Amino acid sequence: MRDRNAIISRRGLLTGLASAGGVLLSGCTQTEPPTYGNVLRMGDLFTYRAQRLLLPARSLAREYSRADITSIQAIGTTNPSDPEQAGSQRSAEVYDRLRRAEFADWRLRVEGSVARPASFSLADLMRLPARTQITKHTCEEGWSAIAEWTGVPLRQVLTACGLRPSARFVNFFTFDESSDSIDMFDALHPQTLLAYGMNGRELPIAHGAPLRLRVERQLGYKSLKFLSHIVVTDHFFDPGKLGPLQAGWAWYIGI
Ligand SMILES: Nc1nc2c(c(=O)[nH]1)N[C@H]1C(S)=C(S)[C@@H](COP(=O)(O)O)O[C@H]1N2
Ligand SMILES: [Mo]
Repeated sequence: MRDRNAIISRRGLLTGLASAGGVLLSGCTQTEPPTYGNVLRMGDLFTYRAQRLLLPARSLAREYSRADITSIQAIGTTNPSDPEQAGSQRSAEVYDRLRRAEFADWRLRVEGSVARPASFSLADLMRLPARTQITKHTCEEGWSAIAEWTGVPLRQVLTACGLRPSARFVNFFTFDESSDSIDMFDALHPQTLLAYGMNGRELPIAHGAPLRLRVERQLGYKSLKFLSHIVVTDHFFDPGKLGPLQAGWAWYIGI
C-alpha cells in the first residue's frame, strides 16, 4: 500500500510539473503559483511539492528558550505611515489614524471561503486561545535572529470563521500594500501565528503592529507585518505587483 501510494504520488508530481506551463497557457483557474515561464520558479514548484509529500504533516520548527533570544533588527517597512515607505498616500493616512488611536479602531477582516466572514478587534483576537513561541527568524538577506512571539494561531481564527472544505489558500494584505499567501498546510500549522506580542511586550510598530504573521517553516519575508485583512480562497490568487512572484521571489520558500 505504501509503495503504491509512493508511485501514484510520484507520478502526480511529475505530470503535475509538466502541466505547470499548461496552466499558464490555458489561463484556467490556478491551483498553484504561476511561474511566469521562469525555469527557476518551476524548480520552486518542485521543491514545494516534494516538501509537502515528504515532510511529516505537523513537523514543528525548533523552539528555543528565553536565554536564546537575540536582538532583532526591523527590516523592510518599519512604519507604514512614513510617506517614504508607504504603499500609497491613502494607506499611509489610514495606518497613521489607526496608530494614533493605539489601534483601538483597527479590525482584522476575514472573508472569502469561510461560512462566517468576520471582523476581529485586537481584544477579540486576544480572547481566542493564545500561543507563545521562541523561534528563529531567517531572512533571505542572510541574517537570522531569535525572538519570542505571542499571538493567536491562525487556525483558531479560521476555525472561528467556519473554514469551508474547498478552501486551499489564505491570502494576507498589509498596510504597506503588500500581499502574499500560504497554503492550508502552513495556515493550519500549530506554529503559524497572528502575533500581537513580541518578547513579552506588545508588538512594536517597526516589527508589524498591531498584528503580523509568523510562518515559522518559511523564510522571513513570508511573515507579513502590518496585517489589514485576510481572504481565504479555493484557488491560488496572484496579487500581481503586491506579491513576491512578480519581483522574482519564490512563493514557497520552506526551511
Ligand atoms: N508588510 C511587510 N511585511 C514584511 C516586510 C515588509 O517590508 N512589509 N519585510 C519582510 C522581511 S524581508 C523580513 S526579513 C521580516 C522582517 O521582520 P522584522 O522587521 O520584525 O525583523 O518581515 C517581513 N515582512
Ligand atoms: Mo527578509
